Amino acid sequence: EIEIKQIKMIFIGDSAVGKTSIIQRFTQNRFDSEQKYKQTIGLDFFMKEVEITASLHASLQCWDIGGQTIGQKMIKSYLRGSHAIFFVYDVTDAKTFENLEKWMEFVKEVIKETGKVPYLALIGNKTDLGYQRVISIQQNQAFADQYGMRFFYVSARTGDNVHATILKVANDLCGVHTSS
Ligand code: G3D
Ligand code: MG
Repeated sequence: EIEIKQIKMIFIGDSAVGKTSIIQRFTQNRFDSEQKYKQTIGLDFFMKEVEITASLHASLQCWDIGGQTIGQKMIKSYLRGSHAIFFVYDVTDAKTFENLEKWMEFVKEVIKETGKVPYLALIGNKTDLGYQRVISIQQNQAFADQYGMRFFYVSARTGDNVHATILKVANDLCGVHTSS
């Protein structure tokens, strides 16, 4: 008998930081570089089942929100039921990092309302453009420490660390501790 745990994960952050690309890389192992950038409209979600242990699988629901196209009320209702919240920024764009404070305000309000603290993770995306990096590891670390978040660096383009990051979070949520 395999138990399947349902886990809801939501990816937030500014437009064009790579939320959709990370989710596509994780759920379909692809990166659409040819496809012209299209802003996600409203909300999409993608599912992927992963093996946590031989007898425990996790069905990961990855929710992808579209930047400005969705109202604050809606964002908060999606945040409310999430087990994990990924704060995504683009390591080459300082504004996307600074704006995480704004995203955090929504999350704080939701935590205050529900009294539940979801798993919070910080993701610096586009590490393949490392030579254009503008946010230092120290700044990244300070933000994560301030809010008790784990942090990860990924590249949706190359796929670097995308699976490992999401699996790490799923394992943590299932109480299964792996090294790293
Ligand atoms: P969003 O869902 O957060 O709005 P998208 O972001 O996933 O739509 O990505 C926005 C743009 O960033 C896209 O480029 C996409 O190809 C690019 N991108 C996403 N992840 C990476 C990455 O890891 N590395 C690099 N170099 N680019 C990435 P376009 O050119 O279509 O606007
Ligand atoms: Mg998108």
